[in-house]
This record gives sequence, structure tokens and C-alpha cells, in this order.
Amino acid sequence: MKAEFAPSLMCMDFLNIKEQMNILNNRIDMYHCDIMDGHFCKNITLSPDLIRTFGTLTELPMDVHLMTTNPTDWIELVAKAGATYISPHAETINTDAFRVMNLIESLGCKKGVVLNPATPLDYIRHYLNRIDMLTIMTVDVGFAGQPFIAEMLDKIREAKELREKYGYHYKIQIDGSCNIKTFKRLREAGADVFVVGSSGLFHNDPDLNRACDILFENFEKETGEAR
Ligand code: S6P
Ligand code: MG
Repeated sequence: MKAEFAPSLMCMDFLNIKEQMNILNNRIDMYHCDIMDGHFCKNITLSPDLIRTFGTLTELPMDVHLMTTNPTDWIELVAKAGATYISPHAETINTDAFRVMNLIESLGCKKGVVLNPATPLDYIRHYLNRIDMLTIMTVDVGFAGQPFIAEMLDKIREAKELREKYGYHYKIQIDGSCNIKTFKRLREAGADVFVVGSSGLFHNDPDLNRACDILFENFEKETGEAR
């Protein structure tokens, strides 16, 4: 699978949303939108209304990463706001994972699920066949700019092996510290989609086009794969 890049919109310059998205639209594959409720993790970031606004600025897919204690309070709202993928945390849906997946599908969205670093892949073993996107957190949730958790490389390898063994179709997305220091290890382990935030994209250069150039140069240098 060709590598894909999903800028984490909570890391963009909010004084220049339109200008930034107009640039990114021509450079990247999809958007990553973090919704936090202040309970599941100790921060507040984007919202359904902001996602609706982003949708007026792009035709690209938007993945909504729900870091919320009660994802069913948000799923319909973000679907109506224009989410392409809806990705709740496995830790929040273990009592009704199948109902939640059915709900996401019934709203016409693609089904994602996200694993915290401490949560094993086994936890979602019985619905891996149903999902379109598996996001493996490589930092604890809540903030940008955190250190990479290298123990997650085994989880990524395992996700890739299971996909091959059973013919599952999910993309493997990595969220947290995807940058020049980690691209090679992540790609070799099995990453398909890289969420790029402060360390992989937005802090590369004040000029966002140049920041994208640097992202792709770094990726090619580390993996040998040209954009
Ligand atoms: C973290 C959030 C992520 C971050 C992204 C930041 O809770 O889910 O999507 O925005 O990881 O990237 P970086 O390069 O600052 O780690
Ligand atoms: Mg995220």
C-alpha cells in the first residue's frame, strides 16, 4: 500500500485555517481531526462545528478521532458534520463495539477504531474484520509534541500480520510522533497512513508548502519511497 499522510488539524495555525487547508488540499491525502471531551483525556481540541467548517474547504476525506468517554454522544454529530471515517477509542466501546460499528456504517461513514498505547490488539480481535481503519497510538492521547513509544512497533507488526493472515482490509494508521526519527521504523513495521502533526509537518517550516516538501523529503530519505 502506498504511504498516505494525514495532517493533524489540531496542530495547524488557527489564525490561518483557510490558507493552510488550501495548501494542504494539493499536497496530502486526508485530514485527521481530533475531538477531545476533557474527560477521556485532559484537553479540548476540535469540535463537530469546526469539522463542518473544514468540510467547506476540502473534498479530501476527514478521519475523526474521538477521544471522548461516550463516543455515541458524538458519532451522529460528526457524521452530519462531514466525517468520512469515524474512529472511536476501543477503550470506550468494549460494551457495545458491534452496535457502535453498525451505527457508524448506518450513517454512511467508514469504520475506524483507535488503540491507546497500553491497549493490546487482542482487545479488538473479534471485530478487526469489520473495520476500515485501525489507528495505533504511538503516544498517550491528549497532546501534540510527545515522545514516541517504541514498544508500539510490535503492535503494528502484529496488525499487519493479522491482516495478511485473515485477509482483513483495514488501513494501519499511526498517530503520534510520526517524523524523520520514526518514519523508517514505522513503515517497516507496517504503517500505511501517517498522522503528521507538529513534529512531522507543522514545525518543519513557517511556509506550509515548504513544510510539506520537507515532510516528503524526510520520508523519502528514511524509507526510499518518493511521494
Ligand atoms: C494526540 C492526538 C494526535 C496529535 C498528533 C500530533 O492525542 O490524537 O492526533 O495531534 O499526534 O503530532 P505530533 O507530531 O505532535 O506528535
Ligand atoms: Mg489523533
